[in-house]
Parts: sequence; C-alpha cells; structure tokens
Amino acid sequence: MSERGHNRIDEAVRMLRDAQLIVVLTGAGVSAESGLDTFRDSGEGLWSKYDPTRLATPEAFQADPELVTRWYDWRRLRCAEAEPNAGHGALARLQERCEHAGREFTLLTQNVDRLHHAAGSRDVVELHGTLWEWRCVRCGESKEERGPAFEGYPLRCACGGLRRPGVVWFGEALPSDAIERAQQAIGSCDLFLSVGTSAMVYPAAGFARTARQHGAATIEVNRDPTPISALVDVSIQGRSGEVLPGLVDRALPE
Ligand code: BV8
Ligand code: ZN
Repeated sequence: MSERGHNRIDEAVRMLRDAQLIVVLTGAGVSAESGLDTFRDSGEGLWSKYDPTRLATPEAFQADPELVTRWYDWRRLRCAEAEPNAGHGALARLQERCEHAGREFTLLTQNVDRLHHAAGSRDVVELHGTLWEWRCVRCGESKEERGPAFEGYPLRCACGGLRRPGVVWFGEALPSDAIERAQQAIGSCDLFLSVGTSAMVYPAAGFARTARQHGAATIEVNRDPTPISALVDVSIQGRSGEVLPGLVDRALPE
C-alpha cells in the first residue's frame, strides 16, 4: 500500500473510532474474497458468455425460465461452497462492538449470498433479496432451497406455478422494508462506509451521496476506483478482506 494509502487508513480509523451511528453498504467485492464472481467479473465456462445484467431481469425469466433458473442454481451451488472471509468477519465484529458500546450499526448489503449472516452479522438489510429463497410466481409460496442441484429446470411449485429466485431483478422495486430501513439509517448516520461495490446500481449507488448530504462522513474501501471515489471523504483502494480487519480492530479494539 502506498504512503498515501496508509495515511488514508489512519484517517479512516479515526473516523470510525469517533462515529456513533454507522452504516455500512457492501457489494459483490466483499464476497469476491470468498471466491464468488462479482457482477462485473465474467462467470466461468457457459456463463461467461452471458451478461448478468441481462439475465437478472424479469424479461429474461419470462423468455427463458430454464436458462435463468440454471444460472441462479449454478450461483446458489457456488455460494454453498463459499465460506465467509476476513472481511465478513470484521463487519460482524464491528456490529458486535458497536452495540456493546451503545452505538448504532446498520449493515446494508447488495449481495444475495447471505455470507454476512454466516459470518454472524445480524439484522442484515438485504437490498436485493437472496438467492436462497425461491418464490412461486402463481401462489406466492416462498421456501428456502439449500439442497443439491435442482432435479429439473425451471423449478415448479406444487400448485404448478414457476418458482423464481427471491432476488430483486433490474427494473424491479427493492423490498419496501429494506428501502425504509436503509433510508432511515442513511438519513441519521454520522459515518457511511461503502465496501466492495462499483457504485453503479441504483438506488444503492446513490446512498453515499445521500449520506454525505445529511452530514455523514464517508469512507470507501474498494479494489478499483468507482464513481463515488472522488465524492467520499476517504477512499481506500484495496481488498476488503485485507483492509477491513485492520480498520475495525484498530478503531474499535476488543
Ligand atoms: C429500481 C440481484 C425502480 C440479482 C441486483 C437511476 C439511474 C440509472 C439507472 C437506474 C436508476 N434507478 C433505477 C435504475 C435501473 C437499475 C440500475 O441501477 N441500473 C444500472 C445498471 C444503471 N436499477 C434497478 O433496476 C433497481 N430497481 O430502481 O426499481 C422501480 C421503482 C418502483 C417500481 C418499479 C421499479 C434494482 C437493482 C437491483 C438489481 N439486482 N442483484 C442478482 O444478484 O442476480 S444488482 C447486482 O449488481 C448485485 O446485487 C450487485 O451487488 C449489484 C451491484 O454490483 P456490485 O455489488 O457493486 O458488484 P460489481 O460487480 O458491480 O462491483 C464489484 C466491485 O467490487 C467492483 O468495483 C470491484 O472493483 C470491487 N472488488 C472486486 N474484488 C474486490 C473488490 N473490492 C474489494 N475487495 C475485493 N477483493
Ligand atoms: Zn405455487
């Protein structure tokens, strides 16, 4: 890390140490440290020739439910093999220590893999749903699917309806409770930390700006520059699994 990078981390440690109302937003870059493809890295083999933003739509599911179900089942099985990484662990510790110190902590995630839950994070706000839940488009029954690869594609409900992954597709509204919790937290926080997101998918991509407009200090930890890198108070270019543990353990030691 460059000299500038170290100064940035020291400044971020001070900001995190002083914060009382913390909001963290995570994206696929946090799960990348567990070996899961990000949205912008291409998939493997068969899936490398598909554009995720075109598959993650109601239109794609309507047009080819088998293809879209196969893609999500492939991702679900990849998630089943993935373990939470040091970045997930650091955010779980941060929540624990904030609550212990009487500080407010809210974790907003765009990720659909539930690795934050597996790492011990609680009350996670899943802005884009989860690929573990599968919902019938006809009767609405939703059940968790943690088993091996589906036996047949697309997945059918007992009522005969198609079952879709419980994720938010492009063009779909985010769950109202998730949006309300996010807006409330962002409107009142004094520190907003964005980790591992390209800050390109709305409305989550606008959260850093909104937090800043409400007077929060803002920090970004990301492998590459993003559209918010110039907006935030401190932008740290690095891998989440390497930066987060040090940041958290220095700012809020045991
Ligand atoms: C909605 C679930 C309205 C499915 C996903 C305003 C302006 C422009 C466009 C819009 C707008 N408002 C709405 C839109 C349209 C659209 C949108 O934003 N499009 C973009 C492409 C321009 N938004 C929507 O459609 C949203 N809906 O607004 O609805 C509405 C209202 C009422 C009624 C009806 C409709 C819904 C968006 C949700 C889409 N679903 N996921 C699934 O997962 O399959 S989004 C998908 O992208 C994932 O959730 C993913 O998390 C998300 C964002 O990507 P990132 O997480 O940032 O991942 P990405 O790969 O992009 O980047 C990874 C980053 O990590 C990189 O920067 C990389 O450098 C970094 N990185 C990599 N490795 C590491 C790392 N960093 C640290 N360490 C590492 N090791
Ligand atoms: Zn049904």
